[in-house]
Amino acid sequence: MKITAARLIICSPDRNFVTLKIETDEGIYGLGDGTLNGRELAVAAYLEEHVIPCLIGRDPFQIEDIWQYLYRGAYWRRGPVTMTAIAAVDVALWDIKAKALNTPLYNLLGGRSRQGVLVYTHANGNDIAEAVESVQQHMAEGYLAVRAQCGIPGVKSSYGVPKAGKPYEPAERGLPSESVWSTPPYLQHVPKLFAAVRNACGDDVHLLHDVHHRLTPMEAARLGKDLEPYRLFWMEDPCPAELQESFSLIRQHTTTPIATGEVFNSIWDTHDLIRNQWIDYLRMTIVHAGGITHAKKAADFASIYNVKTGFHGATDLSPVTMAAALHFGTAIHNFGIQEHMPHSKLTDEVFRSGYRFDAGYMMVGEEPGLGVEIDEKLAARHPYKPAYLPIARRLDGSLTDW
Ligand code: CS2
Ligand code: MG
Repeated sequence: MKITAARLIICSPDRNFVTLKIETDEGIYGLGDGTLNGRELAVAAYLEEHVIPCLIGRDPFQIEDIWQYLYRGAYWRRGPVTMTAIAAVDVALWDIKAKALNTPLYNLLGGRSRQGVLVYTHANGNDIAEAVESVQQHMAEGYLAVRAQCGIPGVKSSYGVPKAGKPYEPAERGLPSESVWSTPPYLQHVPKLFAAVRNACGDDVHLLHDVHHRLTPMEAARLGKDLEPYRLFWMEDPCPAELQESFSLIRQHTTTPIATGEVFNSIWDTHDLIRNQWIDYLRMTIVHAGGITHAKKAADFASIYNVKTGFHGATDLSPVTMAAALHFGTAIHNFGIQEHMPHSKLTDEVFRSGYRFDAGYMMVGEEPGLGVEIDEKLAARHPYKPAYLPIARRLDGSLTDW
C-alpha cells in the first residue's frame, strides 16, 4: 500500500478544527486531528509545507518509521506545533492500518481491557449555587465524574466560567481578550465550592477541579490540603510544570491526587513527574503529543510508576482525537479517566463518530479504524475564523497564567 495524497480540511463548526486526510492507492484513507487551539494555522502550514510532501509514496503501515522520520528528520525537536503535526499524521496512519486489517483501532493497541471508558465532564457556574446545580444536572445525565469550576468573587471572567449562559468555549473570535486574576480570593473560595458540592451531591460522585496552572507550588500545596476533606478525584494543573520538581513541593503537603500535562507534547516534559511519582494522572493527549505512537510510550512508562492516564478532552480536541483517546483508553491497562466535553451539535454533524455515552462511560464503535467520518461538504460551509485563548493579568497588571 502507498500514500498517494494527503490534504487538510480546515473548518469551524462552532470552533476551529484542522483535520488531515491521508489517502492511499488501495482506496483506504485515514483521518488525523491537527488542531492546536489558537495556533491552528501554524500546524496547518507545518503540515502543508514541511510534512505532506515527504509522505507521498511511503508505506502507511510503517507507522514507527514515519514517526521517527518526522521527529528526528526535522532536526528541530518537540514543541506543540511540531508534535501536533506529527500527531495528525500518526493517528491517520493508525486509522488506515486498522481499516486495512478490518478491525477497530483498539485491537492494534492490545485489544479490549474494559467494556467502557470512564469519563468526566465540566460543570461550571458564575457562583457556587450555579456550579452546584450544574454538577447535579450532569449527575442526572448519568456522569459518575464531574469537574467543578465557579466564578471567584472580585475576579472578572476567570478560566472555566461560561459567559452569558453559553456552553463554555474558551477560544474567542478575534485577538486575545484580557481578564483579571487574583489568587487570594480563589484560594478562599474553591474549598467553599467543594464543601457545597459535597453537601448537595454526596460522597459517591468523583469530583475534579482544574487550577489551570495559576498557582505557585506552595499555594497549590495549601489548596490541596484545604480540599482534602472533599476527597477530590484530582486537582489539575496546580502550577506551571516547566520546572517539574515544583510538584515535589506540592506532594510533600497534600494527599489530594494531582493531574497535569495537557500542555505537554512529549514524554520528556513529564518523565521526572512520572518517575518520582509526583503526579497521579498524566493528561498529555494524543493530538498534542505526537499521536498514538508517542502517547502509548508515555502511558507505558507511566504504568511502571503507578501513574494512570487522564487525557485532555476539551472541545478544542476534535472528535477524531476523542475517538482515538477512547480506543486508547479501551485498550491500555493503566487507564484512569477520560475528559469528555461534548462537542456542539454542528461539530457532531461535520464529524460523524461511532462512540457513544452510556451511564458515565464512553464506548467506541466496532467499525474498522477510528470510526470517524468527516462531511467535507458541510465542513466547507463553516470556514476557519481566527480565534484566540484569553490572557490574564494580575491586579497590578502583570501578566499571569490564564
Ligand atoms: C482545560 C481546557 O479542559 C481542560 O482541562 O484546561 O479547556 C483548556 O483550557 C483548553 O483546552 C485550552 O484550549
Ligand atoms: Mg485543564
